[in-house]
Amino acid sequence: MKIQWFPGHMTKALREMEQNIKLVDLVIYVLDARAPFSCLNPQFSEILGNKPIIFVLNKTDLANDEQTALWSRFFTRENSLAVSLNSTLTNASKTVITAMEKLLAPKIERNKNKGITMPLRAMVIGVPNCGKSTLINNLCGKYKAITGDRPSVTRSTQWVKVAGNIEVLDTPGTLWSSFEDDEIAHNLAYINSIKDDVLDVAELSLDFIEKMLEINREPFLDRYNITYNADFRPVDYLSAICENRKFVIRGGELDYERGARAILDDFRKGRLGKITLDDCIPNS
Ligand SMILES: Nc1nc2c(ncn2[C@@H]2O[C@H](COP(=O)(O)OP(=O)(O)OP(=O)(O)O)[C@@H](O)[C@H]2O)c(=O)[nH]1
Ligand SMILES: [Mg+2]
Repeated sequence: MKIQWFPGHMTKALREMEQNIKLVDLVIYVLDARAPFSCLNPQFSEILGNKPIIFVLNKTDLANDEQTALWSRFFTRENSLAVSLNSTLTNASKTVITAMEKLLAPKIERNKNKGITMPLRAMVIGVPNCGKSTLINNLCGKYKAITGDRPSVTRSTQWVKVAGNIEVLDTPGTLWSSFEDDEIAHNLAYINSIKDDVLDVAELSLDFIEKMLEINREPFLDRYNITYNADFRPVDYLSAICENRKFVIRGGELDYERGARAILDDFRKGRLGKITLDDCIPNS
């Protein structure tokens, strides 16, 4: 299935990022810990130049812990630090402030020596629904940015004052104009970064089932009380799940659409386990 979703407000958001990048000291790049590699927007590299970056591996409560540790190492480089967190937990983002102070230590020191108090500014970026606004609210301990469990909740940029003299810019989630890699597009769809309305959810679920059989077979089969069958195709599993759950439409036909939504919803809510879709190879 070919996936594409790049509405006009994303083009506008990218333009606003370009305009605002010179105003910020660093970038807080939020990645969904379940698919950190898939969340990397190829259109960002040009915009970001060589600004220091804090990579926030967010939603760690839903991701595989060992993989999160590997990805965290992967994203810690010269000029960038990685922080892993669950933004829905009070005070979880304190580590982001620490990372910010570490990356900007020379500037903070310079300002201190000159006796000036300048705000530290950061721009928060990432794909839709990865938790940018939730992180900002966590940073300031108040509900200042609108959040929601669907992609493209934030529609325009907004400056928010957070702890001490730190200001952050919330930005709308952005994707890119075309996906060269189907697997990346699929992962983004599974984690709900691409709105379901533009997807064939039943077809998407078949690819998802295939992926689960590959990387998370037992918990997946257990969840739906089905057994592995080497002769089964993904659609046979979807049928079995619909039968078990009694998802039928009038006339007794199986309701594949409902089954597909239930499976994706289970994954998105963590009911299939703590799963990372992008496999980080150690030392890569
Ligand atoms: N389980 C879990 N859910 C989270 C976490 N962070 C955010 N969420 C949830 O993810 C959903 C999306 O959060 P938002 O903060 O609106 O995401 P966003 O990146 O601002 O999304 P857009 O503005 O649409 O680009 C909300 O339902 C949040 O409660 C986390 O660490 N763990
Ligand atoms: Mg938002």
